[in-house]
Amino acid sequence: MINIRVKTVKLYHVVMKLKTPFETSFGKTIDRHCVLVEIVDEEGDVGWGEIPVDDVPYYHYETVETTLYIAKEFLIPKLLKTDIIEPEDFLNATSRIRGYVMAKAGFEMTLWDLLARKKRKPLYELIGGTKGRIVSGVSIGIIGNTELLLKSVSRFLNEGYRRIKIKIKPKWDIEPVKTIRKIFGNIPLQVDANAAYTLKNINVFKQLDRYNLLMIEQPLHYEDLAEHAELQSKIRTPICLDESIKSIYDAKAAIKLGSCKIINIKPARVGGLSESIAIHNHALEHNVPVWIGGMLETGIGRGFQVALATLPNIKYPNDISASNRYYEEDIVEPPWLLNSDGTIAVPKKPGIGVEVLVDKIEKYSRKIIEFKSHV
Ligand code: OSB
Ligand code: MG
Repeated sequence: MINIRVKTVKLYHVVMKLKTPFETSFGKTIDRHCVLVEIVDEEGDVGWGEIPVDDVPYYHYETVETTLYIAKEFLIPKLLKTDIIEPEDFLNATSRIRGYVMAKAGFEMTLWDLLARKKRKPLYELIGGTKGRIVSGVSIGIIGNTELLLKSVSRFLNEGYRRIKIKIKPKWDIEPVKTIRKIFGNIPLQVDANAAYTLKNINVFKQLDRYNLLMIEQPLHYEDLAEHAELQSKIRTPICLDESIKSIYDAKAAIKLGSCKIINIKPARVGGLSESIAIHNHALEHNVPVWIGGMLETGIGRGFQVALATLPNIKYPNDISASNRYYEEDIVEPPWLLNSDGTIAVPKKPGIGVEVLVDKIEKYSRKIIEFKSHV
């Protein structure tokens, strides 16, 4: 049996410039922040993970600074003291710490990568995935200029992306959808409101209901389930929840209440791979399809998204685009590439299956903190 004894932990506060600014109803990202995690165990094996926190709490309450704090004070001391056989052992050891799901998820996923590398197995195989490639969609931010939006849609369709998602907000919703339908016909299209509306906006959704969208993502408040159930009962287009699903408990409640017909699973948002798999399995039992969402991850976070997207109940294209959709250069080798059929190949190498380029990570790091076990 493999037993992980953690020797050193390094946290990298990384800032990478996006090729093009990404605007949503909650804000605009140009410099994309995150915290990368590197764990080395006593046998010298290495695991990597990514905590996709921003410098501002606009999509999610955790930030770079809260992550560094909770990691240093609570998570890493436990990690250095716990013998780990399964990544869930880390979650159990830190279960008294409430919240900080993204920070915890980052360490849990790093342990998954480390474990898979120690077993010399690809991560997707370890979590029961079955696919050799995964289907990619692309998420387009609010552009505000119809001509530029159409150019962007056209470019991504030509590259092979299998579904277009556009971000919407009040006054940038019906028009862009109507125009895309007019120019590109019945392409797979969906919208994401990032919680920008209330039930008073029911008319917007009644109108969107006419455009045969695959789904409307997170139309209402980021904590809400009840009002989404009410909205879902009044429109035909499936609601997909993102922000409102923070754990398996939210997923169970949402399905029971009828708050959504589809779930966007982001491993960081729900607390890691184990929780993602639990949500995936619960949804499957209730005939609720899911897909894997993203948060502009680097090549490291993308590896975990890809592994999850090989699970059987992934029924829609994922927000897992190629490295070059986000960044001039990625911090892994090879970078994530899109095949002309809009898929990404699932790597067969151990762990997340790509080589991590530490020199590139150091180049993009604003701060590097190292923690060592004293035993
Ligand atoms: O709501 O899905 C979202 C990016 C950052 C934060 C929230 C979201 C997004 C995206 C981009 O839509 C998805 C991607 O990584 O390509
Ligand atoms: Mg979303």
